[in-house]
Amino acid sequence: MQMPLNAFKRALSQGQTQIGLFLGLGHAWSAEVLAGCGFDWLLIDGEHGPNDLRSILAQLQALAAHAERVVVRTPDHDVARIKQLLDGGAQTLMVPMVASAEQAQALVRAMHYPPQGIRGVGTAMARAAHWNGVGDYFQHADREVSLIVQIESVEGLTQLEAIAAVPGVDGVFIGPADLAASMGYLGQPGHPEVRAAVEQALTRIRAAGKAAGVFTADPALAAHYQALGARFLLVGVDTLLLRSAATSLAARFKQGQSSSAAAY
Ligand code: 3PY
Ligand code: MG
Repeated sequence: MQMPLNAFKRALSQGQTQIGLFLGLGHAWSAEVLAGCGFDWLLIDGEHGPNDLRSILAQLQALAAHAERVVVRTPDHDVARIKQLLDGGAQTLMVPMVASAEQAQALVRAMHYPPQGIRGVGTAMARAAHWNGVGDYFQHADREVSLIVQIESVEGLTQLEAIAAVPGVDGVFIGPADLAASMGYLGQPGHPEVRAAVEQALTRIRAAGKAAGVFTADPALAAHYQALGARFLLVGVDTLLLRSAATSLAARFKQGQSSSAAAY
């Protein structure tokens, strides 16, 4: 069996723009509904979404049938959890709250086998190696993993160049919600000062030679960030899409009912 190639990592290294969607519903069924909808990549959210290792694995399995580019966001920097996610077949991890080069280096080590890293060896139980069915797994494993770090604090911004320079960091993703909170603007990711900080960060990531990423559910702002050099964007969240479609459908009929009632 052949080692699966990491198409998302290759797309980023070639500077291709990747438009993505957050999967926060935490279920393989909804993940599969969203496969084939036209997004370049999907992010299974293990940080805020109601996910555990098993629900993430189920989503990876469902999406594999559709050859989707999938990234998994970890809840934290835990080395053992990273090992289980990689063994489960996640190839690209997005890790929140990275504020120093040392943290980024520790994450790179967690994702690589010795001698570069400290990833434990357990391919007999690893979907990533098709349970020892990928004959040359160890020759390719380190090359096919990819790390996206999230910078989302004032402290992280001060360390941006040092973080971006860490070998093994393939992309830096700005989290406007947490950055806003860190800047004293909790709940205001669109605040002009936060926007300015995001804009500068995207430019700096690009200048550092790494792929820059960001989230915004505002399509005009997403286009603006894209024009500034953001190469991988999350432009929506499944929960929000469902809620807004349901709300507008209900409102259409409610309005219809009240106006027809008035007509009688
Ligand atoms: C944030 O905005 O803080 C995120 O992590 C997602 O974009
Ligand atoms: Mg965040």
